[in-house]
Amino acid sequence: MFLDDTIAAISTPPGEGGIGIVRLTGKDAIKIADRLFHSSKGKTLFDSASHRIIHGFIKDSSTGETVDEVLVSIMRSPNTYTREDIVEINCHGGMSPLREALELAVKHGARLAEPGEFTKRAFLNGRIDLSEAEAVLDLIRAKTDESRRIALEQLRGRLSEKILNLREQLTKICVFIEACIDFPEEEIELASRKEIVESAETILKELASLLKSYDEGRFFREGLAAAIVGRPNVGKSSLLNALLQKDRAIVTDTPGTTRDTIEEYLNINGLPLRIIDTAGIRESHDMAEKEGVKRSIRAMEDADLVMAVIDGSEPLKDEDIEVLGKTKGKNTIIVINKSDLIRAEVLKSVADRFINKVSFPLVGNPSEERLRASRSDKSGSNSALISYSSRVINISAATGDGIEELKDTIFQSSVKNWKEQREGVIVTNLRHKIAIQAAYDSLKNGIKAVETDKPLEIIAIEFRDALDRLGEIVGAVTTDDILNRIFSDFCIGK
Ligand SMILES: Nc1nc2c(ncn2[C@@H]2O[C@H](COP(=O)(O)OP(=O)(O)O)[C@@H](O)[C@H]2O)c(=O)[nH]1
Ligand SMILES: [Mg+2]
Repeated sequence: MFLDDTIAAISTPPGEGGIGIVRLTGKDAIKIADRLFHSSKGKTLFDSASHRIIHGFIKDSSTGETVDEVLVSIMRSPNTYTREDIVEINCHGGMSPLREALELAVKHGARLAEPGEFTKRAFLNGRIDLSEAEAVLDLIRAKTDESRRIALEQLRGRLSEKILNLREQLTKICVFIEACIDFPEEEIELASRKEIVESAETILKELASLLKSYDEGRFFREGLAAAIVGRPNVGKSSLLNALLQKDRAIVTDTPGTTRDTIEEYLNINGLPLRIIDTAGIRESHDMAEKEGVKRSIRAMEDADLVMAVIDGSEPLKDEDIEVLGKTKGKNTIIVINKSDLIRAEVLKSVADRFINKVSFPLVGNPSEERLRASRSDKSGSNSALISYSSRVINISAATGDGIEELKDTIFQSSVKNWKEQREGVIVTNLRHKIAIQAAYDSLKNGIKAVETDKPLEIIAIEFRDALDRLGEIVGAVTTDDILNRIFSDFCIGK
C-alpha cells in the first residue's frame, strides 16, 4: 500500500460523453498536471488558488502537439475527496483525448490507479471510515431511489455513528473488566456484575435490531431475486414482459421456447427486483432443454421469492403440482395466469383442485379456519382463491389485469416490516451483518461467562472480541485482505 505516490485514472465511464475526466491525486498531482497543461492565460497551475477551474490545453511536450482543449480543477489538500491534492482534467468525452491525457500524466510521473484507490486513500487518510467507503460504491450502484437513500445515509455516517456508539459502551465494559484483572485483590462485586450484564444486554438488543434490519435491508442493496417458474407455456415469459412493460423475452405458443434464464431489473416502490424468467420445468430428453430445466431449478433455489405460474385456462396438471412441490420452504406467490380466458366454472375447478391438492401445505401455513372459509365460499370466482391466501393471485399477462396487485403482493410479502424498519439504522451489507452477528455471539458468551462466574480473563476475551468485530465494520480493526476485497470491487477512477 503506497500513499506517497501520485495516482491517475480516467474517472468517467468508457464510451462517448459530453465530458470525460482524468483525475490525479497525491502530493505531485499539481506538479504533474502542470507539465501537460498550458493555461490560456499563460499561468501555471501552481499560481491557482484551491477549488478553482482554469481553461487551457493539454499538450504533449515531446512533440508539441495539442491533445485537447480542457478545463482543469485544482483542489488542494486537505479539503478534498482523498485529503491529498487533487487535479481533475475535464477533457472532451471521447476515449482518444482521455487516453492521451492519462498517458501523458503517467509519462510525467503518475502511476495508474488501481480500482477504488481514490476512495481507499480517502479511507486511509481518515476522511471516511470503511462503511462509508463501501457506501460510495452502493451509491454508485443504487438501482432505486430507496437504495440510494439508504446508501447516502450510510455514506453520511448513520451506521458508523451507531457502531461507534455501541463500541463506546462496550469499551467502558472492557476497561472496567480489564482494570479488575490488573487488581486481582479487588474481586468484581455482585452489584458490578449485575451492572455489566445490564449494559451488555442493552447493547445486545441494539445488535439484534441491526441484524433484523438486514433481513429486508439487503434487498435494497443487492436486489431481491424473484424467479418466475412453472411448466412450459403457462405464460412465464409473458409475465416477465408484462411486469417490465416491454417485450424482453420471446413469447410463443410453442412449449419450450425459453431455454435459458433471462434476468431484468424492476423497481417496485423503491424495491429493486431482479426478475428471472426461466425455462419451463418438465421432463425432457432434449439436451438443451434439460440444461434449461436444471438452471430453472437452480434459479428457484437461489431466489428470495418465487412466482409459481399456473395456466388458469386449463385444469391443473401433474406437471404444475410437481413444480409447486419444488417451491416448498420458499417465499412463494402462486400466480394463476390467463384470467382473460377463464370461465368461472373452470376457475372454480382449478381452485378446488388447487386448494385440495396443492395450496394447503405450500402457501405459508394458513390456518384451518381460513382454509375452511375459502372452501365454503361458493361464489366460484377469484375470491375463493384470494380469500384463501393473499399469496395466490389471478392475473392476465396478456391484458395486464392483476399485474399491479401482483406487484403489491410482491412488495408486501418480501418487505413486510419495511415501513417501520426504514426509519431506523439499516444494515444492507453482508460483511457488516457477519461482523454484527459475530459481535452478538461474543457478547452473549461474555454475559454467560459473567453470570456463571468464569475467570475475568475469559470474560474479557469475549467482550474484547465483540468490540473488535464491531470495529471491522468501520475499519477501526482491519487487514489488507479485507481492504483489498472491498476496494477491488470498485471501478478504476473512484
Ligand atoms: N389469453 C392469454 N394468453 C396468454 C396469457 N399469457 C400468455 N399467453 C399465451 O400463452 C402462450 C405461452 O406464453 P409464454 O409466455 O411463452 O409461456 P412460457 O412458456 O411459460 O414462457 C403464448 O401463446 C402467450 O401468448 C394470458 O394472460 N392470456
Ligand atoms: Mg418462456
